[in-house]
Amino acid sequence: MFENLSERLERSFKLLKGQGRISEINIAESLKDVRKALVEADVNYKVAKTFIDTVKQKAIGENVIKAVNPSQMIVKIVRDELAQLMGGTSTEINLKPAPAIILVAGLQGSGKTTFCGKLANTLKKKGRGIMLIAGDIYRPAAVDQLTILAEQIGVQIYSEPGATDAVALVERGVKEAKAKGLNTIIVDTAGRLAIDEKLMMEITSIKKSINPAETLFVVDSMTGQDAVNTAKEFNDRLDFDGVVLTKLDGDTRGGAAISIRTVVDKPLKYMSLGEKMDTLEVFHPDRMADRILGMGDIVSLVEKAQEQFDEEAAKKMQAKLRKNEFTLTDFLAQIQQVKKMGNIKDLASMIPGVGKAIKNLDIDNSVFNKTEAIIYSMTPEERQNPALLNSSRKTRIAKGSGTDLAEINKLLKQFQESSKMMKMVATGGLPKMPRR
Ligand SMILES: Nc1nc2c(ncn2[C@@H]2O[C@H](COP(=O)(O)OP(=O)(O)OP(=O)(O)O)[C@@H](O)[C@H]2O)c(=O)[nH]1
Ligand SMILES: [Mg+2]
Repeated sequence: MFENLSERLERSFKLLKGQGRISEINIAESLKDVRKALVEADVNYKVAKTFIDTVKQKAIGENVIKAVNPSQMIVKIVRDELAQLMGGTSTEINLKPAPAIILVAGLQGSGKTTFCGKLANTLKKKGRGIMLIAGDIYRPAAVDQLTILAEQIGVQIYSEPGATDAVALVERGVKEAKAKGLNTIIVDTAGRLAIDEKLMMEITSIKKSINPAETLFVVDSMTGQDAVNTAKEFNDRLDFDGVVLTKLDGDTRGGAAISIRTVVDKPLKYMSLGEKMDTLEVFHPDRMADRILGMGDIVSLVEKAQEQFDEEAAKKMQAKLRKNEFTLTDFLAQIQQVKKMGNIKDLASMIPGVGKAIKNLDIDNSVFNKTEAIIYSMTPEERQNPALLNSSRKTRIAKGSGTDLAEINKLLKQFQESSKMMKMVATGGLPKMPRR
């Protein structure tokens, strides 16, 4: 899937390798390449342009860039933006209220009937009772095709050979499914063009008469830009709930997958990756972005970036301490760093010998909340120079933070002690901890 695009993107990122720092000039070059790669993969040019602008802005504005190597940073930003472009998070289909009716529509040969079978198969495995309705009354072999699939996966099917009114047929099918107590009804329909007025009237009438929980638009990803255009046309008429991308197992260029969400503003819900019944997957924008970039290891990349960033922050802090510039603002920043690292009880338990000692203690990160509230209630000058805090200022801060004088004094004492201690560490005044 998307081999060309992946390769092209990888090549654009290579340009950045070895560059010490992201600058407007060196990313401009590489992003121009990324944009070319996207357009060649048949991504809508407007989508590609907006995408590149966003990535550029993020890359330049990113304050962690000094800590990571630029190509890693750009890969991460591109990956996150790609996922965002495809919807960010995955969207489940709606199966309520029961019985859930799912109406499937799209162009001829896009993979509707195959998808109906696959969806039935997936939902049957989840324990749902399924009725497939053969709503394609125009192609003689259509009923046979769905009948074979229904037998193969072991679900019921409603069909009327020789029927002439698809709307009435579907209504009867729904009635029958309800009578049988089935909770999931999947309606296959004939392929149609958005310009075919008669057939578009038919599908909108079907939708109106059965009021489906989900109307899904099935689109062949191999058709690239056309896929996006037809999706738009169908959506204007049918107002569908989600998109199913088919034939992603082929050598599709990927443009449809990337642009459809932005252009149509409806979530991609499933992707179909073959002719067999077990090749349907829920569409996950983030996993798709990983696949497109051909990088499975993004998570560790992010962690690494984070680690390096923290290292730099720590170095800065050390320098401040040496110069005796440690303020309440820094104290606050430190608390926030610790909070970011996770639950302090979990963290502390990793220190040998400590775990057992604190096992029964009730500590959680909310112990920091008061401290934070107090510091937030101070003016910037007060945070810089706690000596300013006379009793009237303290009273004001106590009011602002919902605490009292005793708590403020306690915090100031803690701050004094910790800055004294940290200064000693920073200037090498304390013996190094023995290595284990
Ligand atoms: N490789 C691949 N082939 C698929 C996929 N989905 C469907 N096909 C094939 O595409 C062809 C058309 O699929 P159908 O499910 O019949 O498409 P349809 O939209 O129902 O077609 P009409 O009813 O004629 O409009 C068949 O040969 C399918 O086997 C897929 O995800 N991957
Ligand atoms: Mg069909």
